[in-house]
Amino acid sequence: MTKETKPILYNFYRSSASYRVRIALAWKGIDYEYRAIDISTGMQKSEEYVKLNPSAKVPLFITKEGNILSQTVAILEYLDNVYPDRPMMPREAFTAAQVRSIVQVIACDIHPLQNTGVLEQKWGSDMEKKTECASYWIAKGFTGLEQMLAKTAGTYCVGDHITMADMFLAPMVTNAHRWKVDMKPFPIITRISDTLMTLPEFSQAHPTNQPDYPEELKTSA
Ligand SMILES: N[C@@H](CCC(=O)N[C@@H](CS)C(=O)NCC(=O)O)C(=O)O
Repeated sequence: MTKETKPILYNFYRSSASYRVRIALAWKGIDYEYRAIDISTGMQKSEEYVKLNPSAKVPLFITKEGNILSQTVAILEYLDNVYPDRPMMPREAFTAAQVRSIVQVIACDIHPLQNTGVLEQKWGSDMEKKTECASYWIAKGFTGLEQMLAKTAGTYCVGDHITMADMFLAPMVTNAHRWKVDMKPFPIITRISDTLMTLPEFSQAHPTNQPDYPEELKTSA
């Protein structure tokens, strides 16, 4: 008999890929153990962590049965299959493909170009250069995404139901703010993201609400 425990999420408060999974877990109402991996100090490259995730990236999800899963798309699809209430993918084939298109624009075309490892390898600790580079690639990606959303969006990215696409969009917009992207050319992205942030599943999963969010960044009221 398999021993069942709480699922575990290895993640980092500021990681937008981690944020996607936190939203999905909240959306499904799944309780989990939060384990912080500080990628700003290189914890993701530690021998102990790389044994779990050879890609040396966060997030990493351990199912309640103890099985290890990396990659946010795979984790979210797994959660949607195993916890079918509040589905994150539309049933209709074309609408589902539209959701996947948006997910892939964010996960494959935009996110990797502004990733910690990429920026550090090119710019070291030069924050000005890192900001210039990350904001350039996010804005470039958002230019195409805005046009896609003009065709697919209702209240949310695809129609009027929350889908996986929204769980990828909100964290990407959080990163856009971090890297000081001018959001004026992206009214649809901004509108959807503002709406998403009014939902508890999205706001509670935000970096500022995580246990490893640094004390010194918390502003006094
Ligand atoms: N395709 C991966 C991306 C994971 C990823 O790039 N995570 C970033 C944080 S958002 C990371 O761990 N970066 C560490 C590094 O680049 O060294 C996924 O969807 O899980």
